[in-house]
This record gives sequence, C-alpha cells and structure tokens, in this order.
Amino acid sequence: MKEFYNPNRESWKELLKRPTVSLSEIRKVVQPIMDQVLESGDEALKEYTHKFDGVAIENLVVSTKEIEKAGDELNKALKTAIEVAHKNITVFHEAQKLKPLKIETMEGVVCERKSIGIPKVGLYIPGGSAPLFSTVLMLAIPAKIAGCREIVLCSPPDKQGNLHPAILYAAQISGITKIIKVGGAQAIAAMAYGTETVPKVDKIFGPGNQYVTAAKQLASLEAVAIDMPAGPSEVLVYADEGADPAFIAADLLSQAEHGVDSQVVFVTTSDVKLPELQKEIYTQLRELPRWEIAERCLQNSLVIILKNEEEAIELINEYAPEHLIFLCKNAREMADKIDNAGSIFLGYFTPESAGDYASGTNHTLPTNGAARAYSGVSLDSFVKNITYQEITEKGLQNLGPHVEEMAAAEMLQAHKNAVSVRLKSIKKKRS
Ligand code: HSO
Ligand code: ZN
Repeated sequence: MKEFYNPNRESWKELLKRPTVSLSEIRKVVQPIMDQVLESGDEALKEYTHKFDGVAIENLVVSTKEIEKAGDELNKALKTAIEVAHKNITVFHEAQKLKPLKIETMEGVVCERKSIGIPKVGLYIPGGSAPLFSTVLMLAIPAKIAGCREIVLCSPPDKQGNLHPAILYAAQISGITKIIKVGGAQAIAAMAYGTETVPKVDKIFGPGNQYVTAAKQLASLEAVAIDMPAGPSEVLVYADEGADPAFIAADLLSQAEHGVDSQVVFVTTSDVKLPELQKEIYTQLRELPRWEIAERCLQNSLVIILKNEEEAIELINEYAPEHLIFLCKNAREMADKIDNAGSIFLGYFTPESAGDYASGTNHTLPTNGAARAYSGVSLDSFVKNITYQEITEKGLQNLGPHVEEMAAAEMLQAHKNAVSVRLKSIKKKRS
C-alpha cells in the first residue's frame, strides 16, 4: 500500500482516482452478442454458453427437482447461516415499506401516492471463482417484499452444466422459481429482449464482470431499467489509536480479496502504528487462499495520514466510498458528518462482512464515487410510485380558475378548456 503523509488538498482528486477501465472497447465485443440474442433467442444462448462456459446445455431452465434437492447438498451450518441472513435481510427490508400517502392539498382536492412493485424483474448472479449466493438473498428478498410479480434469476452454469447448490438454495428459500442457466452479456440480453424461455423484464439487477456491466449499460439505452452501474468493490477504513491493527488489516483484506481491481483505502489522523499494521496485513495475507488477488489489489491501495478529523471527513466525502468503516471511539459522531458513502459500519466490532452477508442491510452498493448521488439497492429499487388525484366539484371550483390562469399564460388553450368545460357544467347544474 502506498503511504501519503498530509497530502495537500490540491492533490486529493488525483490521489483518490479509482483504477478505472474504459467500457467502450468492451461494448464493441458485447454489442454483437446482444444482437445475436435478439435475433435467435435461446439458440444464441446455448451457443454462447457452449463457447464461453464450455458446456452444452439442453435445457436452460433449472428444474423444480434440481431446486428442491439443492438443500441436501449443503451442510447444516451453512443452511442455518443462510436462513439467519434471510431473516435479518427480510426484517430490514420489510421495515422499508412505505405507507400509502393521502392528503387533501386544498378543499376538495385529494392527492395520493402508492408504491407498486415493478412487475417483472431480472436478477443476475455471477458464477466463477466465488459463487456469490449472498447476492441472491440481497436481490430476491426485496423483490419479493416489493411484490414484483415475475422474478427471473440468471446465473452461468459450471462445466457440468449445474449452478452452485447454495445459489439454488438461497433462491428457493427466497421463493424464486424461474432460474435460468445462462451468464455473461448473453444473459443480460436475454432478460432485456426476452427469448423463448427467458421472459423480457422491466428492470435488471445484479453485479457482474465488465462484459455484464457493459451489457447492462447497453440494454438500459433500450427498453429496460438497471439498478446501477456496478464497479469493483471498495472499502475505506478510518481508525483511531484504539483500533486493533488486526481488525484494520482484516477489514482491508476482506475487500481486497474480491478482485485485483478492487480498491482499499486506510485513513487515520492518529498514532496508529503503521509498521505494525503493514506487518499484520502481510501476516494475514499469507494465510488467505485468495492471497494473490488480495496482494495485487493492495498494490493499488492507499494509506493516507491526515492532520485532524475535519480533514478526514472532507477526504472521505470527496472519495465517496462504497463501504466506510469507522474503527474509532467517536464512530457515530464521525458518521453523522458523512454525506457521501454507500454503507457505513460503526465501531470496533462492526466488520463489513457482517453487512455483506447477514446483518440485514443490502450489499449492492454504489461504487466508483457514485455514492455522491446514488443509494444502494433497497426496497425502493424494486418499486415505483404511482400518484393519484381525485377532485370534487367543489375542489374544481377552488382550484380550476388558477389552472385556467396558468394554462392561458403558457398559451395552452386546450389545457385551459379541460377545466373550463367542467366549471361551466357545474355552474349550469347549480343554476
Ligand atoms: N462486498 C461485496 C458483496 C459481497 N461480499 C458478496 C461477499 N459476498 C459488495 O461490494
Ligand atoms: Zn464483500
């Protein structure tokens, strides 16, 4: 990790730049795949699965039997853990339900707002070296609570043509029944356009590699919405002298092991013993099965030592981390000054992994500085709000003349007439 002592403010922007990749080259690879899926549907999906995943798939749909027996292949402790996570994520996302709103803005004029589940949603779950079955819970649970009517899950098969049983089990306990063995840009295209077996959806969710991200962006230019542009994982850890270097090291490594393009940043203002921390990082790193990935990620990562807490807050807000961990005594006080972060972890005993898996918050969060303007996935991501209004005769008499006035000033006579004809009719009835 590169160390920076009191970097001056002018250098922050450059210092905090993420190692970004340009998606324009990748789009050139992805576009023909998407076009092919649009043209030949399932046949294209099978071809690409053969080409990219190295397996010939007869039936793209996971059978009910496969889903039902997935639990038998998992040990009891893992099943219990998935169930605990399921419960906590459900409790937190249930609590996000908004009550319908109804208010009389003026006598006889009633305005309402009600949230409705997006009817058809598609969830993408990456395969590869680590099967992220936790992401199934993070997406499927809020989709169910929101009342989405059709939920389809796509994930790439392994060389034997199967999905990981933990992915199937997490889907099963979340009530997902339509699971398709397809990954990559072809899966995104299938959900965006629809094929014989994959229904066309209204919104696509979930992380993925650069091809999946590029496909989501291209799909979003057409008739489908996407959750957010997902980039490599990040964490910023802030610690005071009371923080155990073993905790700091473990938290930094927990994100570094995600991928070589992940970024971890350590910020402090106090006497955290950096040589001790560096030693601890390398001791823990040696023991990790994914040490090579984590080590390469650390090469892009930063240690920043600042003068005081105010400066630290400013730098954190400038960086807008996906995950922010406060390993310090005054964690709450610091957190209250943060405007830009995806999710904040408070105090010495709150590791980010808790939120990644099981505390209840969602782990699909804005990366690459998007936390300046975006929130992570939540129940809101799976609903849209419809507004309603109902106006009585009396209400139109109160409001109508003002609408007529405004419409006339905008030179929109037909708008004005829609009020005038009614006001005339009311007048006639009453005379
Ligand atoms: N930290 C990841 C989510 C995850 N971690 C899944 C473990 N499994 C999101 O930034
Ligand atoms: Zn993680």
